Amino acid sequence: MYTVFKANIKKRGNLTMKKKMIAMILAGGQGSRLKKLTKDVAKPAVPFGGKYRIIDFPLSNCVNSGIDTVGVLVQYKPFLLNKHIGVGSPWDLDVEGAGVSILPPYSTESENRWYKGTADAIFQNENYIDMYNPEYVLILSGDHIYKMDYDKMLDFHIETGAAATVAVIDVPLEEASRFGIMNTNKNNEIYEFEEKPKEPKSTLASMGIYIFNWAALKKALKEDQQDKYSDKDFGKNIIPKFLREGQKLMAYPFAGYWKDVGTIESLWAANMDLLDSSNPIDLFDKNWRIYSQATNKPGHLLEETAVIKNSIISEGCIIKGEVINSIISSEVFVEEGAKVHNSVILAGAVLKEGSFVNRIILGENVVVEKNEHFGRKDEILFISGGDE
Ligand code: ADQ
Ligand code: ADP
Repeated sequence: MYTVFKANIKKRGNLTMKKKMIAMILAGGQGSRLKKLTKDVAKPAVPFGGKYRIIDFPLSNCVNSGIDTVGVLVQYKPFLLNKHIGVGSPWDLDVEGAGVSILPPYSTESENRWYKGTADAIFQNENYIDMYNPEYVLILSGDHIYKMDYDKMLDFHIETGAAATVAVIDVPLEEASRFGIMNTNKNNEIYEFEEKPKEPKSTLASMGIYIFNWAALKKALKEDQQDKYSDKDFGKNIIPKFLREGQKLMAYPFAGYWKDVGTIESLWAANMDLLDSSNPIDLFDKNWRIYSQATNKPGHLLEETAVIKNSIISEGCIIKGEVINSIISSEVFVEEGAKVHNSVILAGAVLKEGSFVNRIILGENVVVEKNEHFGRKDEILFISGGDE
């Protein structure tokens, strides 16, 4: 015989500290326009600038803006991205009660829930966000190169009393149909928004960076789930829904450097911008560091025969040949008589004697054989290994 006592037990409330704003980085896209470069890695894990990966930019922007809680939504080939982010130490995101969390889609007993679109990815991680009970949620892309103070954007969002704020930038008319395009009144309030319009009515483009009042977003995501015709995408569905409902939507004008590196050409061009003496994106700025995973490689060795001009050379390289206007990632070997011009060479590649490359991105560990030439005037080539 025993008796069960039903004591008056109360569960304690949420033990996690309430946050003003947390960030969610969408890092699940396949990046198919980068072709073989994203064959084995998610686009945000693609190498950039010799020692970085693209995701270092939004992650560093977060810490530099005072955001200590970041969810990274992964899905396509996440292994390298997971490994790179680890517990988040380079970004000081390895803290208790905050930090960086990798959020893959999960399967339930009844179904496999792959993220359908960007809005669905956030919807499926509602519990994660609720754990921090934030007032505001910052939604970011994992594949942009830029430096931005999100805290200033939050001030703007709060001052204007918006339900949602979209960061915007002016783009050339011929590129406008790649973006969400909007019209605003003189107070920067958005009254019209079209996702990737065939005939854009303006050149004011969404940067895919949003601040939402979490309560308003949560409600919208839930309602959008009921709509079976929805693509569950921020640009296609959620922003237009806010607009239809007459909620206040503000455009936050951004004037600095910003590149969506979705193609081989734009990835190459953004790398080349690092070599531009006018410093469109200054990586030497001590007040806005871009952090990355540290490596333990020896210093680069520039041998007697080396000729190097206007280039970034990373750790562990051995250079005996000529390197001009190029970005050389770690442990690259440029043999004597080999020439590298206007190119991005990824880690571990080898350029053998007499080889010449110009205006290319050379894949990781690829060997350019003796006297082999690659490069065209009219297009940027991506050269990957011969077995693919
Ligand atoms: P796109 O860049 O075309 O347009 P999208 O393909 O939705 O937007 O990718 C946005 C981000 O989400 C990327 O970082 C991608 O990797 C990630 N992502 C995509 N699908 C995902 C999924 N299912 N799960 C997790 N992550 C996913 C958007 C806006 C435009 C805006 C441009 C600016 O829709 O309005 O102009 O960004 O670049
Ligand atoms: P840019 O300086 O504008 O990049 P190029 O790279 O086309 O111009 O050419 C600059 C120099 O590169 C040439 O003077 C030549 O020495 C060298 N070069 C160009 N093409 C080749 C090639 N196919 N093989 C070896 N060297 C080359």
